[in-house]
Amino acid sequence: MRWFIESKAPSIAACAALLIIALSAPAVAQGTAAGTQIQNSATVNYNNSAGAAQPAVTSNTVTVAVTQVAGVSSSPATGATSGAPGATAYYAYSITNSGNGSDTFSLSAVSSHSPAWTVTILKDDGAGGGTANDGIHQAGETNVAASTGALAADGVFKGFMAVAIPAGTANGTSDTETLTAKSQFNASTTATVVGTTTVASAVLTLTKAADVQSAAPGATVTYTLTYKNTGSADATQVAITDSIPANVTYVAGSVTLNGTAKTDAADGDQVTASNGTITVAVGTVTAGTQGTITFKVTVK
Ligand SMILES: [Ca+2]
Repeated sequence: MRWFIESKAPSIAACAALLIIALSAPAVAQGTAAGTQIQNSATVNYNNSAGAAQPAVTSNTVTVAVTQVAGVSSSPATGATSGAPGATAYYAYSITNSGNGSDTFSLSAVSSHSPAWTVTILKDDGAGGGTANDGIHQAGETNVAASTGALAADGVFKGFMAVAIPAGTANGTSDTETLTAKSQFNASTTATVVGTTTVASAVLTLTKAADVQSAAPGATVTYTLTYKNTGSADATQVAITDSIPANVTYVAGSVTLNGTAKTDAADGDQVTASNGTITVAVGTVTAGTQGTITFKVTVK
């Protein structure tokens, strides 16, 4: 007797089954969708002792179910920004279910600073008149997210990591915030979003210039003070003082602030000149702006 066994993988029937699988189970990031049934069978052909071919015999069908595998990814995985003390920095991110089945991912965030900065996880849900899932934080989007909610395979959640920079924090202070998305199906499957936040507070510069390099007795010299906020936050209650040098006499009523003449009296026009000292209460200097003060003296 001569007989042989032939694997029917793929037979026409198996091809049809695979086609059905392909049509009914869309491709996901991590292989075949969970729950997909993979079926297979084999066929034996043989001849009897007289050499006549016998009907083929097909085996039973074996079914293998595709199990769920967890997967998650974040984008962008890292980010960096700066902010003024008291401000809030926002990191937009997305969490994608890269597993092959539906899953929910818990969201938590920590700050590296001691004491810790407050980090809140918000939804990009368009609340309060905003636009959902646009990656931009609108003021009304204040809903806190403890998880992504159920995400189908390849499903995406969009949100923000909001970092409250404590008021009074010194310029240049940095903090690293780490958001972790953890699979509820498999707790060892996680993705992170790491933000690096640096404090950028007001930085004022003050420069002084004279309109002449040399002057004879009796000549007039005009001084110009230029103040500038090169930081990224407003400077407030800015006050500038200038003591009149020896050997010169202040020219009464000669102070200007940003081109506007001011009086010497303490009358609320920001400028006071008395006892050889000029005081200018500039007030707020907005980030990135500058101003000028001028006054005149005569050489004794
Ligand atoms: Ca939005």
